[in-house]
Amino acid sequence: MVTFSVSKVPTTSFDGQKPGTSGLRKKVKVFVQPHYLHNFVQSTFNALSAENVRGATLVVSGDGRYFSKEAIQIIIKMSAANGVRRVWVGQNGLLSTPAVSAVIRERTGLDGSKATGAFILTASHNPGGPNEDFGIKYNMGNGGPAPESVTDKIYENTKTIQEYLIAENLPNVDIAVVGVTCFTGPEGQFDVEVFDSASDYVALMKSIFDFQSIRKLLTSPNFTFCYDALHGVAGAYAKRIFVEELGAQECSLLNCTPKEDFGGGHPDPNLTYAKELVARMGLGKSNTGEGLPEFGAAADGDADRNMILGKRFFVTPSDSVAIIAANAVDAIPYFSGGLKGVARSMPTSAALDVVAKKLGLEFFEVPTGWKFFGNLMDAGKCSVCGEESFGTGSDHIREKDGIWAVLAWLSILAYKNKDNFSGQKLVSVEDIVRQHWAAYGRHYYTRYDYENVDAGAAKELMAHLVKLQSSLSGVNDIIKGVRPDVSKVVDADEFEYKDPVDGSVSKHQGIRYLFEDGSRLVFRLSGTGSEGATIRLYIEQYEKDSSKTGRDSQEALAPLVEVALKLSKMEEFTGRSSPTVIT
Ligand code: G16
Repeated sequence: MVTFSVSKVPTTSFDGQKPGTSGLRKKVKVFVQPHYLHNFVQSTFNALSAENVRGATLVVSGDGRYFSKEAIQIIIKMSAANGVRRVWVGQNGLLSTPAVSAVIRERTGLDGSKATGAFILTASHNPGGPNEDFGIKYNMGNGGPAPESVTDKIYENTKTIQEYLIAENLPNVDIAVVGVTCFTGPEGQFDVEVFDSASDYVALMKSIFDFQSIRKLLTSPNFTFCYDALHGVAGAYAKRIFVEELGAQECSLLNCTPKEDFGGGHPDPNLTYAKELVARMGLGKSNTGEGLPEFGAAADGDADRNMILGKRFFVTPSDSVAIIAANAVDAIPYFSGGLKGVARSMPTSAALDVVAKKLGLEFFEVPTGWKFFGNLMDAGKCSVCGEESFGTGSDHIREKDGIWAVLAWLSILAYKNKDNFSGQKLVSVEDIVRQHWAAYGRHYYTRYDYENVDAGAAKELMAHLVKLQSSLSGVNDIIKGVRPDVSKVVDADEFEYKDPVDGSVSKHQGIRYLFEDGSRLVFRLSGTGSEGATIRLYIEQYEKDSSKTGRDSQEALAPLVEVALKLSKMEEFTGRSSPTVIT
């Protein structure tokens, strides 16, 4: 057994190591600076309680983006030096974010050990490569992202750090080969176990969904399917689940080879960046839909996000979670005993609220950030939750789950078509969404993103919007001047959340303008960018009248968009006459 020793390396702090909405995300050129990653990892170890470090089992893996392999070796050496007992690594360093959560919760090591936490190496939907982004976040023993109480401590530690511990002479571990490598150090044995990235996750999915009925759908001659991993880590799971387990044809998979730079693309599953899938599904084309796939879906870099498409049809993430909640008990065996409750993030449309009300379910509105759902789930208050930012999931783990969402939709399709697999016309994604609108009303919804705006200008715009809230009559005068046909603002605030489980309070979670007819405008600064600022503008309008739920959403929302741009003085502050991305 190779023996290692521990070095204490002096260091000085770096500015700006504050974890954002989901971990620390920066350009690779920032992360590769000497000591930069080390400082953050040591600050994390120092923020955890002793039993979560000394003698503990940690998972270290990620979406495989550029710099991951080097980062994994560094974290292994620092774990050894800090007294961690064993590190688990997905083969080739690959584990999707939901799979990490599943591994923490479900996996038992060869020696009977269980994981206490994880370093996840991902910048999610941000591009990868030497000039792009890298990221790191810590997940806790429940499988979910560290709460603010822990990330605040990590940040405080990064400001005062003076040294870190590392086993410099520990040889690099071959993470391409499954197996256990054992070392000895000053405090005893240290093991690194490399394991198959997909098995635990696949087993969990099989325990939740009825794979046989999904298989019937996927192999039906009338059903065609297309899944785009955008060269992210989802590719490592897609072949195993959709092709090997569920019988989809291999040609259904698009961009399913994980790449360090995501093939030069932007691994964000939306209508702008998932271009190939969007074209394949015929969106924006005026053809009849002949020969197009029935169902399409895409994932982001770390496979926690999803986009659901039908033939020439886009399902908004806000509708998606509402539809999954409305059908879960009938279509998904895991929920057959009923839902405990449902939750959405504040900027997500109120489509889920209407379902909760109709089904008599407990409902929660939390700030943006998956970590806020974790407490509700741990307390048994929430079964299904989702966010407008293409995140959907359930209490099977403590992260959002892109492939789970696709399996949920396939389950709903299989359920709706159960007596009709060989019929001429299957119930389609579009049919399901339109039936839902007919039953619950429709929330027209769109999001405008202004990416990489000057950070100072973005702050000024937000300050202006807060100031404006002090006079609602002033706000309504502006609205009357631009669009007298738009209803009036009856309330305006900055969203604040008191966690019903631990009582913690999160302030400044987005600026809201609430209209008399139920419409909403929400403004937020993204917490996941790595440079400049991204302003997000969320626009929503509820239509109950089923004869009016079939309009084009951009057309339906045009008056509210005009009002939002005027109120915020968007062009004046940012110099941008149009957003970078519209979803
Ligand atoms: C993260 C969080 C999500 C959040 C999203 C968008 O997702 O886990 O809960 O909705 O960021 O955040 P923002 O609007 O601040 O950019 P991911 O997929 O980036 O980990």
